[in-house]
Amino acid sequence: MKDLLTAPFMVEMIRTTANMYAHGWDERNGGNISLLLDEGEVREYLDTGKVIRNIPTGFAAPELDGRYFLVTGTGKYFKNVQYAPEVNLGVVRLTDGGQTAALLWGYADGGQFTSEFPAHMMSHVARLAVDAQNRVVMHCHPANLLAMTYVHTLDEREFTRTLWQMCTECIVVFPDGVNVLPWMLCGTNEIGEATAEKMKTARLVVWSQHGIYGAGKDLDETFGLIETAEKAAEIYMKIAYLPRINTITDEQMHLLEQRFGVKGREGYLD
Ligand code: 2HA
Ligand code: ZN
Repeated sequence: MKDLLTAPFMVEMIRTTANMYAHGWDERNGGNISLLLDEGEVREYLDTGKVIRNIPTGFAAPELDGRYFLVTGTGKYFKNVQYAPEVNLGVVRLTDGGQTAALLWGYADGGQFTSEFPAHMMSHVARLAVDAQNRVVMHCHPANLLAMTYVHTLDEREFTRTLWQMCTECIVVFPDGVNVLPWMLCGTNEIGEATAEKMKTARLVVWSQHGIYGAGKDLDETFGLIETAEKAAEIYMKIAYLPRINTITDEQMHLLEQRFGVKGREGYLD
């Protein structure tokens, strides 16, 4: 059996949490990540028959029965993951139609997965239905996207168009746009279900006055998705109170669509 701490997915998870902390997106215990693992890759590092303990999830997700995830722990600080991965992360297998998480490694201080586990697992189900390559769900609290939800309409078309207009690459990176939830109580199955519903049509879902969810095929891509949206929000927060003299027009957006072979969300461009 190989050392789990040398697994590429583990190394990448540790680097990603450290990088997200360095970006200021994950103060204190803010943020959480879940990464879907292949059974084959888990078996190189762990005896999958050896369950440390079973943890009830409080929801059902039959689509994910038998699937393995590397997940950040509840109450844990992203800044600390690199120093104590076995305390701050866990590897679980969902069983019982998703109602139980069998812990195979981690949460070594008796902890468990993130309080946002319902939103993560339900979002995996929603994204996998659209894209079989999806592996990552990532949540964090980037300041400018959060700030934007205080001063910009939460209308999804308007919110998306504003972000697209802030940097030329935005429509190329997230042509599917950004979906937006109003303020809701976090850590509940309700916000999990609402997030998953929004994940059916976009890989980015803003939680107003809280943060953002991103989904993608790997950690790098998902990080880059949030990074690009946050950059656009940063530009917006710099210029929102100034008279706007120039912008990226819808005509120019159509040129970007052609040049990069993407299609902006239906009905979002004139
Ligand atoms: O894990 O970010 O939304 C802390 C949070 C809850
Ligand atoms: Zn949060």
